[in-house]
Amino acid sequence: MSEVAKLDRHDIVGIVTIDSPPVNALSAAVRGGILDNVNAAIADPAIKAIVLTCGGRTFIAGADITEFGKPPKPPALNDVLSAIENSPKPVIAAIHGTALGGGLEVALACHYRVATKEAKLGLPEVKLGLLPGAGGTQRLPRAVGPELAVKMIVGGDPIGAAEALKSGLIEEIIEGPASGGEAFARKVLAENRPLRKLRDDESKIAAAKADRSIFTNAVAAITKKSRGLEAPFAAADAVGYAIDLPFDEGLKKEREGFLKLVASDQSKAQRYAFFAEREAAKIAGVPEGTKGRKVERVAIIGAGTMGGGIAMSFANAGVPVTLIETAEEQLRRGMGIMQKNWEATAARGGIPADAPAKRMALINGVVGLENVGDADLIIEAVFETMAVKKEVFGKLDQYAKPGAVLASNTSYLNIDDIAKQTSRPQDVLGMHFFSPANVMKLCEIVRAEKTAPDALVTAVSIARKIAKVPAVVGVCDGFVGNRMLAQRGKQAEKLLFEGALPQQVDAVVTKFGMPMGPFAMGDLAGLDIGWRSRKDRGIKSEIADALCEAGRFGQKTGKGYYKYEAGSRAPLPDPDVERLIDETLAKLGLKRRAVSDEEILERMMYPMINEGAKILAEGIAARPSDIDVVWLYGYGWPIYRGGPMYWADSVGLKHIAERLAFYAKETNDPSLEPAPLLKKLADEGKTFASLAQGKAA
Ligand code: T1G
Repeated sequence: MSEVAKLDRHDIVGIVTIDSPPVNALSAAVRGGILDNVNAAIADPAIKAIVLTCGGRTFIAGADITEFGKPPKPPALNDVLSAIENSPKPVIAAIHGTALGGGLEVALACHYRVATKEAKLGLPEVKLGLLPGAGGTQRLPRAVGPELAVKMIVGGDPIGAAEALKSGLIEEIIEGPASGGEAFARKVLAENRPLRKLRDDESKIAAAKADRSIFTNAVAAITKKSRGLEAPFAAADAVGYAIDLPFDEGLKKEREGFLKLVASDQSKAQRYAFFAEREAAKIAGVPEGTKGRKVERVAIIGAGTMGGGIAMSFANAGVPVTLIETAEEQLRRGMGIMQKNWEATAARGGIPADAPAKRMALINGVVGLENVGDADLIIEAVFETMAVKKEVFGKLDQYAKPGAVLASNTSYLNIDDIAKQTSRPQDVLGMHFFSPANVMKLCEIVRAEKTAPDALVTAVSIARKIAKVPAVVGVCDGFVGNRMLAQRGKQAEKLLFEGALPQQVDAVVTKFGMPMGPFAMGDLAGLDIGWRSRKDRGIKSEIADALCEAGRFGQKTGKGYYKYEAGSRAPLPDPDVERLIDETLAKLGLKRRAVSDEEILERMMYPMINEGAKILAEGIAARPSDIDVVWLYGYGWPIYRGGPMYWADSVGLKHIAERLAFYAKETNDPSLEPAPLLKKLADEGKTFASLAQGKAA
């Protein structure tokens, strides 16, 4: 018997248990283990019913993603599924944890499915740039109907056990998976229930067969958010085969679609991103096995936009929060906004109707820092000036309990300087959330000079607990994301002085796949913020200053680089801005030239990659994939392009270094000279990936 699966005989019920940590992924060994043990159970005359279950924390979480791109090893998953589906004895899938991808496809080949109440069931293959490749697109519509099947397969999000029960995907909600599965198997035998094969049941797709718009409307609704991605559309086509074709033909077409996607650049980038995200949670330089500190209560200092969003993230994960403000009025306003946000989400059906009240109950609003009480983690989200941060941390040093982790949400200030305000620099680090903090996934964990390893582990694990994606970064101006973004902003500004218009630059960046371009982003954030900072530092930027002097601060004033109709956030090109740019250039004696889209794209992306190379060389980021995680989850870098450093490797570092050297000369801008590390890798014909180890290499 294989070491990853076994067959236990409980008189007339055979229990096949898969045990292949960490997530029982369908490696070749697991596929072989299932096949051997199911066949052994079929061959044993004493066994009348078979339960398929898993040890560890979850049912099968899918195909083994590390096997993709390598020569396939037998048995093929579809062969395993056929053996299950054609078994002369009923096979029951007993699910706990997450039955995902190939895991749910195994369960769909079983005659019945039961699950524990916390279980989640899904076909998330599109998130890896794939489509379900083992019958999921043909069996799931037959199990739950085309609308829910499209939502699960094209959207990629799992459903919970309750919804699975309601939709008919599972028969019952059970207690422990094995015992619950066995009890259900005995019921199937006692009631002499049929060997129900989904492939033969067309009852739930009959309506869509008669009126295909049921299916096409469901697809149109869900693919609205799939700009630039190939997999959602291919997955939708595959579900269409279940409506249009006999089962075996549909299965064949599904396989063709899967094989095309698994070889695609988009899927390779998305699989890279999957491992990069997990690699980022492994902190370089921290001794293996370092334990984090316990975090049962968090205190957030500041109930403004960021503090409120951060508090919501913790409450969303069920972590009690002490929310501290300097006065009742600010506290009340902040808590009111949180309540309103949750109620709006509940009204849209995004969270249960009783969730807002439950989550508000987790927030204890108080006035005064002395009320940090027994918080294990304190996150400061106050006004972004060093003076205020130093004052707050000086007081936290007095009031916080020993061992509490003290985090600043600053987006660029020096954490080492902040830590010096305390007697416990080992407990101080940065947790840089991205606005809106209750929505954006990224959390840059800023490692200061004296930050203790276990404090870092605490911050990374609590970030993951609240469904954030942590990336550990070093102390420098702008850490990783904003430091690279600043280089793009600089070039964007220069392009206006050379002849490009905001809408042309932004169009190139959004066509590449970013959610918005630099000028629309400036209008969203508010141009007055940069204006104030430039004035503080005595820096001029003629075009941006002229816009602000004309009161054009962006969306907040209805005009910035663009104009905005009342109630709309859609940026509209404004002839007044073109006139203002022409006048400014005339004053400076500059003439506009035609700037190509290709030049714009290169000057938007390559300076950021150049800064990424400097960030790696300085050790501000430990891995190129950590930089990619920052951009994927903090700035909306298109997942199907893997991240700036991954994309740079696909473009070729030699080409990028040459183009940077060209622009450095052409625009007389030494900051565009290729960074030493970029030049070295380019000269050696290497990639950024060659610097990394682990699965994200
Ligand atoms: N294959 C290989 N390794 C996997 C894996 C997988 N499917 N899923 C997780 N891991 C590793 C992960 O890299 C990490 O490794 C460890 O397990 C813990 O993961 C044929 C083609 C299940 C919800 O997309 O969503 O089936 O870092 O940190 O937060 O149609 O893992 O410890 O070395 O994420 O508790 C479809 C992917 C595959 C599910 C658990 N399935 N996994 O989350 O732990 S394609 C998926 C997840 C497919 C079929 C198609 C999550 C999780 P390490 P973790 P977690």
